[in-house]
Amino acid sequence: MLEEALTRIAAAQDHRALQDVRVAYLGKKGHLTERLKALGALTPDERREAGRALNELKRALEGAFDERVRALDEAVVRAQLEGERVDVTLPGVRTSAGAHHLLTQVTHKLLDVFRSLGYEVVVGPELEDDHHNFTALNFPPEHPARDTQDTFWTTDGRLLRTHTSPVQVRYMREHRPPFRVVVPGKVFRNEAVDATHEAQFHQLEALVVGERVTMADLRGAITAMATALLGSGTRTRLQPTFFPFVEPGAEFAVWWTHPKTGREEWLELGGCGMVHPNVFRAVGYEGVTGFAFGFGIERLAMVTYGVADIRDLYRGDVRVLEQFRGMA
Ligand code: FA5
Repeated sequence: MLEEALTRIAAAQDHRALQDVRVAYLGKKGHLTERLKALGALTPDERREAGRALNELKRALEGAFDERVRALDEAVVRAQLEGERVDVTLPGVRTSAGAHHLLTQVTHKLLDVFRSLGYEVVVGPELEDDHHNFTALNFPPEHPARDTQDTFWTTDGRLLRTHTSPVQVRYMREHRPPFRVVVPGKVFRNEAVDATHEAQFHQLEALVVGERVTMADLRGAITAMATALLGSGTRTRLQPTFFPFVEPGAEFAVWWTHPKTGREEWLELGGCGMVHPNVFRAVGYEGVTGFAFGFGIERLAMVTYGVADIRDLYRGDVRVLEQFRGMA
């Protein structure tokens, strides 16, 4: 009986099958139980002998059942582990990671350069008033200089700032010199859009005020910036020009090779000059000098990364933008 029972126990593939075998041998009407019951019919001597043998058999069977239960449990766990195993050698599913827009990268790089030169970064509002955008910057009412910056007016008589220079006024009213600040920000002009003009673009403004700030400091700051951004040997040029809020005033340009035409030419980046006494007067400063410059971040990005058309920066075409991933 033992042989046969052990074979059946070993053959049971799950707990249910094993339980059936258990009932068949150890249940109320099981083979072994029947035999134990039959002991009563034997003589005392025979009973002792047979009883011992049957008890041994019972222990052996119970041991075999316990072992089979353990083996089945183990098999269940193993099957589960097998099923849940991760094949780390399978190729993964690549999710496409975003990246900073070229203009954001260039702005971050610019701010890093200026921070390393000791400038503080400040910002101001995009919705401005005539006073900060023009009047306090020495644009007299009706002065033709206002026409150089075609303005988006709001119905309540305010305007979208046409440059970052109004932040000069706001900052000086709140702080005392000496200081060095840069102002990155979005500006707006009501103009015909073409390859080098957008109606919305970005500028970076710098303002340095102290007791003996000179035009040489201005030149030095522009050269330091151009060198940090475009490499040593980058050619820059200052040409006299007029802005109401500086005197003398100049525009500065870099020498570049147009990526499409291959022509080498000067690309005007921005304006600069010594802060006009009327501006200092408007903010209540006396006995100080200062310089300011401001330029288009798009123009700089175009020069640095060979973007021929400013509109490419705003189309949102990822095939274009992806080319500038991690560039600046
Ligand atoms: C100004 O906006 C002055 N606030 C700059 C300044 C600051 C002068 C401090 C002196 C002292 P302007 O209008 O030239 O100047 O514009 C400056 C630069 O912004 C331009 O040289 C150009 O790089 C950029 N820019 C102007 N218009 C556009 C446009 N429509 N699209 C893209 N960039 C533009």
